[in-house]
Amino acid sequence: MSDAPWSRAEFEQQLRERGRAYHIHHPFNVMLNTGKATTVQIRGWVANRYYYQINIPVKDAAIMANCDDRAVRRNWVQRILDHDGYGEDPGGIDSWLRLAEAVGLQRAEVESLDAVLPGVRFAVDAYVNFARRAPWPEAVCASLTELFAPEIHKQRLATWPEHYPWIEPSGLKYFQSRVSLARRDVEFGLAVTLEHFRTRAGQERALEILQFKLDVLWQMNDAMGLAYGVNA
Ligand code: AHQ
Repeated sequence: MSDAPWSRAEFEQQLRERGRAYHIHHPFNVMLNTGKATTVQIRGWVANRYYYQINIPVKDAAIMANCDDRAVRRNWVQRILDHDGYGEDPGGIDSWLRLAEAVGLQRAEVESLDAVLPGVRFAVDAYVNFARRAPWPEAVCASLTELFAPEIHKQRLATWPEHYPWIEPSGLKYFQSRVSLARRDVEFGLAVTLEHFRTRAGQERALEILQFKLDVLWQMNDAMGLAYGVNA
């Protein structure tokens, strides 16, 4: 195998090709977005994904704590505000709780984390602990699964209203917000990754990190599929 580094364009292509392992292709997600999910499966997904959502700003704060680059921190801090809220904006975690109410769950029930499955908790905790321990450029690289996120949010917006008319439409606001926020976030995260991983070994490491995060998302769906079933 050549040890010459890939060009930036080739490196970006290598990262984007990992999209074939993105959880949009997981049977549990395909079930959700093709209208085959029951109320129990949708409520289980919302209650479990809440644990992922509340840990995103914790993960991003870990990156901030490890990051000695002021320009990167100035950009990255926005992600914490997007989820926790800022001023008048209640933030993405509040939007997720509105999604919970829209699918017929109680906020307090979701906030209790009682429904969070061991496999979901361990996958999310693995992501947060990775961000705490890894060099900050590696944790930035792990966020690049969002290269593939706009499509999954758009897919929900395009299919849920038709398949699940019982879900209060205002609950889908979070997905709408992420279409543009994910694009903005991933543009910066990709630039940092292309800049920091310059040797072939570093670029291969970046692909390994992206695969780890793809596995985090895939494992969450595995756990939910086992617990709630997957209707073909
Ligand atoms: O709502 C999501 C979100 O805020 C983020 C932040 C980002 C990260 O820092 O790892 N990843 C991410 C994701 C969100 N939603 C997921 C979904 O399927 O709704 C996708 C997920 C991702 O692609 O990593």
